[in-house]
Amino acid sequence: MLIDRAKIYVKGGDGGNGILAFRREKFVPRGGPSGGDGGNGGSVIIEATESLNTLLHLRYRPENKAGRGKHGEGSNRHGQNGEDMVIPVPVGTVVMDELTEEVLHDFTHPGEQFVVARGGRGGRGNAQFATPTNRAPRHHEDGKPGEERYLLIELKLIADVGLVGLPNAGKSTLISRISAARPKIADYPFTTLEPHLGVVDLGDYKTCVVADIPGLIEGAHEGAGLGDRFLRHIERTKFLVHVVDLSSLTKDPIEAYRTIRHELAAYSPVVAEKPEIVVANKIDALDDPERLKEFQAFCQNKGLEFYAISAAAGTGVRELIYALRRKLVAIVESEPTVTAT
Ligand SMILES: Nc1nc2c(ncn2[C@@H]2O[C@H](COP(=O)(O)OP(=O)(O)OP(=O)(O)O)[C@@H](O)[C@H]2O)c(=O)[nH]1
Ligand SMILES: [Mg+2]
Repeated sequence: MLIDRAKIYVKGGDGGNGILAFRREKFVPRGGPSGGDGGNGGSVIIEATESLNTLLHLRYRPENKAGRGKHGEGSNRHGQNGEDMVIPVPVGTVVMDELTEEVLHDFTHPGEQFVVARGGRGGRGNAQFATPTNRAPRHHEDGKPGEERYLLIELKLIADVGLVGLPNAGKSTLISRISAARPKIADYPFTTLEPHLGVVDLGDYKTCVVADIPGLIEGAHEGAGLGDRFLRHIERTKFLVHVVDLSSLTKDPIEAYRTIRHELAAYSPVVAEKPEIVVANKIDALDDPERLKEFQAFCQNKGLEFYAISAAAGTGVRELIYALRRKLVAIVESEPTVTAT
């Protein structure tokens, strides 16, 4: 549940072949051997970076092949070496061999590199085999194939965004709309019994990890409902998305908002002081438009960032994703230094 996984195939480039050639020059009756060596294949290298926080990009790129070495040429020309392929992963990623599940490498620092598939060596051309007794060797080698393997890549996810709200607000519906997470959704309170994480594609290879936690109710900090113990899962998030049900199932959305704020404050100032985006949900089932206006005015008065959506129908969800992205970028940029986690 808390682990992002990807399976990828990596292959180093094959080495280029060494070739068979002899010099043929005017006025040189018996030219010597001149077959050049093949270039070496490129390697596939995994590198840790701080600019990624999930493995989503690997799902779009399951096959990773480094460049092959070019074949040698006549006149002793060496074939070009193949290009290495560098695959970025977040710090904290563990790379395993898929077959043996042996841990090959555990990335702990940004910039750290590990070769997962070496390129094959280029073969030697016949020029390399000349000896005093054999001045016209015909022997030449083919390049060696690059290494190939399947890798299992894992990352323990740390949520960037925490979804909070009363039971039934539509938190799980929202996460299932914006990510591949599929928590249970139902119209009774406490459908979600344990936290779920979803990886949200924000576009341009940016992602964020959203945590859907069980709903809170009044008195959660004293153990009411499922209590507030799941809030520890969002203690390290960068900000909160507070989901409020605006349909007639909620008596008073402002009261609903305040209840959650009260429970967050009772749990911990760290959580309560996190930046917040308020999401008014279920606007498709809004039977009294005044409710939305009133609630929106309340949020504006408090200077709260506000979005109205229907998680079920998808209305406004795209704008919300843009907002998540803007907020994340703003928070990351305002951090003086990036702390390793
Ligand atoms: N009409 C309408 N119904 C919605 C919308 N979003 C969620 N629902 C419904 O509201 C109910 C509760 O949704 P969930 O996503 O399970 O709510 P939750 O906040 O995860 O609830 P807990 O896990 O119990 O805390 C379900 O019946 C959903 O189908 C919406 O945008 N419009
Ligand atoms: Mg839920």
